[in-house]
Amino acid sequence: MKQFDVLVAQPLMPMILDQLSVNCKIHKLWEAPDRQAELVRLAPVVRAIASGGGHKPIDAAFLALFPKLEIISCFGVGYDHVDAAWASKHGVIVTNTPDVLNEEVADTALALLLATVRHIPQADRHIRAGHWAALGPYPLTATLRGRTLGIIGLGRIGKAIATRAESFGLKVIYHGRRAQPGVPYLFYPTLAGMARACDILLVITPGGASTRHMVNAEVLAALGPNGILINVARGSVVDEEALIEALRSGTILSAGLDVFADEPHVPQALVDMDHIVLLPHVGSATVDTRNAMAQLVVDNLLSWFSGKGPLTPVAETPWPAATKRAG
Ligand code: A2R
Repeated sequence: MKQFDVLVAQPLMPMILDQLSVNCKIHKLWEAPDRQAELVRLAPVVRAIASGGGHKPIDAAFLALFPKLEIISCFGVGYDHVDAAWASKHGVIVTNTPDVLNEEVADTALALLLATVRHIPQADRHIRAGHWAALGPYPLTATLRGRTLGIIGLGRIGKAIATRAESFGLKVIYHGRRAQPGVPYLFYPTLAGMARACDILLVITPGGASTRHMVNAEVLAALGPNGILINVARGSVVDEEALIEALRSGTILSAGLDVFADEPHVPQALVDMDHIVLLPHVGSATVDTRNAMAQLVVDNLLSWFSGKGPLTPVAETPWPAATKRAG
C-alpha cells in the first residue's frame, strides 16, 4: 500500500496514530504553529481526515479546502460535527464506529438512570459530608418500581438500553420517525404524546439539525412533575435553557445528563442543582470500548486505501457509488 496523507484535526488516541503512521503520513493540525498556513500547505495532498470526538465542526467550508479528499473516518457513532451531506454530494466517504459501543453506552444509560432516580451520588456525598452520623439517614427517593421508560431513538443503542430496562421491570415505549416492525414496545408517533405516557424520558438519537431541541419546554411540561429526563445522546437534542427552567420550577422532578450543548462547558445553573446527576460525556468511556472504536477508525482507513471499501460507512455515504474520488 502506498503512503497517503492523513489530516488529524484534533488529538486522537495514540493507538490510532501509531497504527496509521506505518502506512501514511500523519499531519497533526493542532501541533502546527500557524494553523492557517498549515492548511494551505496540506490542502493539495490530504486524502483522508481522521476525526476525534471533540465535535469541532468539519463543515463544507473546511472540507472544500481538500480537492483530493476521499474519506473522513470518525471516532464515535455520532458524526453530527461532520457535514456528511456535503461529503456525500462530493463523493467523499464518511465512516463512524457503530455497534462496538452499544453495550457500553447502554450500561452507562442504566447507571445514570439508577443514579438519578435513587440519588446515588447524593447519598455518597451524604456520608462524605458527615451527614449520616450528624443528621441521620439519607431521605427517601423516587423508585423504578411500576414505572414506564420512554426511549427517544430505538436504534442500536436504544435497543440495548430497552433490553436492560425490561430486566429491571420497567415498561418500555418508544418514539422515532416511524414505527419499527417486529419491535415488542409500543410506538408513539409524537414525542409530547410519549412524554405524557412515561415517567422517565431517555434520549438516544443522533444529534444535528433534525433532532435539535426536540426535547423542549412543551415536552418537559408533558413529562410532568414526577418525570425524569436522561440524556446520553447529544446535548443539542435538549433545549438546555428550557430544561434548566423546568428543573428550577419543578415542572419535572430530575435529570441525568451525560451530554451538554457546549461541552466541556456545563451551565453553572446545572452544576448548582443538587437534585440532578451530571456526567462528563463518558457513555463509551472504558479502555476496552475506546480501543475497539479506535481500531475501527484505523481499519476503515486501511480498508479504504487497500481498495476494499469502507467497513462502516454512515447512512449518507452512498457506498459503493461514492467511489469516484478513490485512487
Ligand atoms: O427515526 P428512526 O425510526 O430512523 O429512528 C432513529 C432515531 N432517530 C430519530 N428519532 C426521532 N426524530 C429524529 N429526527 C430521529 N433521527 C433518528 O434515532 C433510530 O432509532 C435512532 C438512532 O439509532 P442508530 O442510527 O442505530 O444510532 P445508534 O448507534 O443507536 O446511536 C445513537 C446516537 C448517536 O448518533 C450519538 O448521538 C449517540 O447515540 O451516541
